[in-house]
Amino acid sequence: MSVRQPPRKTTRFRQLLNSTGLEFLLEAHNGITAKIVEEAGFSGIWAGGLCMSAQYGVRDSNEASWTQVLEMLEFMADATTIPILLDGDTGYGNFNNVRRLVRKLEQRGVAAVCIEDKLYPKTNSFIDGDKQQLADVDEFCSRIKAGKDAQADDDFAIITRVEAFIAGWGLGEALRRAEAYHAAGSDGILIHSALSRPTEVLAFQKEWAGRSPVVIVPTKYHGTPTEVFREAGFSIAIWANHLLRSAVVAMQDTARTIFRDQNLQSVEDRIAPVKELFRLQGASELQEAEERYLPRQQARSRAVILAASRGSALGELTEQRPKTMVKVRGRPLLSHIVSAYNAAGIKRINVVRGYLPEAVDLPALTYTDNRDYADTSELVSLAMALDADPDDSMDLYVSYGDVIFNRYILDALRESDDEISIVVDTEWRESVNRGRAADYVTCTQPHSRRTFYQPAFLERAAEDLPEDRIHGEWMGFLRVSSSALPRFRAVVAAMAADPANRLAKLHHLLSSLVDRGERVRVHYTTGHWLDVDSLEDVVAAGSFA
Ligand code: SPV
Ligand code: MG
Repeated sequence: MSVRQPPRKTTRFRQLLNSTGLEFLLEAHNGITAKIVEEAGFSGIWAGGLCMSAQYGVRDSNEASWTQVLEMLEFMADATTIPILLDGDTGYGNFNNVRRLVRKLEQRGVAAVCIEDKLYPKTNSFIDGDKQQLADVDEFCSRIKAGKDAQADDDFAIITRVEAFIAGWGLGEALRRAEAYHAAGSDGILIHSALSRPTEVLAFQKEWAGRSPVVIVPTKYHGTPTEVFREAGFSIAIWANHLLRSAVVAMQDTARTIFRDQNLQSVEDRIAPVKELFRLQGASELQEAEERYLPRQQARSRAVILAASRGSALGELTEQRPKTMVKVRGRPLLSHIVSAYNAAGIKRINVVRGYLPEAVDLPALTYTDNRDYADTSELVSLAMALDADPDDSMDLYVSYGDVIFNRYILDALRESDDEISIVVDTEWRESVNRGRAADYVTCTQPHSRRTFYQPAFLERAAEDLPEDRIHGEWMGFLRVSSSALPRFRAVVAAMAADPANRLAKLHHLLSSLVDRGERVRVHYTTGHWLDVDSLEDVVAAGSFA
């Protein structure tokens, strides 16, 4: 099946040039103005030397190099779908420079070039036009021929600009030159005039009698009704500098106002909103592309850290601060946890505080305060955090304020295809031997090589499982994908609403999820985390961090 391609920009310019009606090009001088021209409805763009040089802050006298012009043209071509006609001045040199120019323009997606019969470096036609020296006709024809021979695309157009009127010569010289350029292969004539009435261009058009399309630039004879140009049969009228001239007035006014007022109040309503710049830049396309190309969790995850308890087992260390703010290697535990989340691209983090909330004050976090922390437990804290942020568009990670971990743990969860997943440590015996409180789990199968191919799911989580049923220790990490978040939220809210669950822990929630038919995927791992419950753990945390 063949896919029909839209016509090339070169072809579209040629259609404009050869169409029977009068067509219009408007000036643009950078990417955003090119886009504005296209959005206004124009079928083509004039990349004028006057405005391209002015936007660089230099004169229209080849002070900006031709490659600097080329750079800007590339932005303009990328930003638009309509053809660009470059004002190529004199072609920036002789025949050799012109043929290289043509090849480069084709490579950058420029549809056509106009070259004028003057000498490099040129000057703008409206500055002392009659002092300007015209090129030798034969030499200029060599520029045209070399340019035409260089083009790879048959539809690329070379317009030749006759400056005879500008330089003070008459109609005869203009026609003699136009005839020679036409014979050399020029695709159309731009006849220029600095008079305030269109007498010269109309006289030329009459005598030329349609030997090739004729383009005009009515900057000086701006009072002429467009109907006159149409009736005379001109091919294209170029509005050559009007965007930059309008922008200059607007910018001067804004600059003066802000300077005078030293505030933004009087300009804000008169200028484009920032959103409009984003739109012109195509920001939404990038957002869509990010959805398509970036790992989903990285851009769309948030975390809740449960850190309400004091941690009385740490004694004096938690007299002035809760456990999550106890320092390990000079930084609070919480800061280590936040760094691990940040390293995994998770920036939106809510911390549930309880004991001495004002002591938990790290920047760039949001906080939810559980004032009943002394009489409630983890489930209630989690319910409060979920209530405080009803956003279900992001995946949710939950962990504890006293568990430090390696980023690897989050990666294991991130790669999970299941809606609800947990990480379980296979080295649970040490906790049993030391008699420490831990959340043990029974799964559909113990850890083995098989679990790589055949995933394990949670059956039960509790602190008091019989040893022969323990498959691992849950370290408190839970990931709920955005798709499961509304269901998850409902279960948490229902459980938290029951006064019997005031002291429920997260392992109760896990078991309850399983009882309600949710599949909780288990990822087995070994190590990479540390639960700080005792002074001994604080010391161990020093070497872990
Ligand atoms: C330009 O826009 O740079 C032109 C047209 O060449 S004019 O300024 O009228 O010469
Ligand atoms: Mg120019």
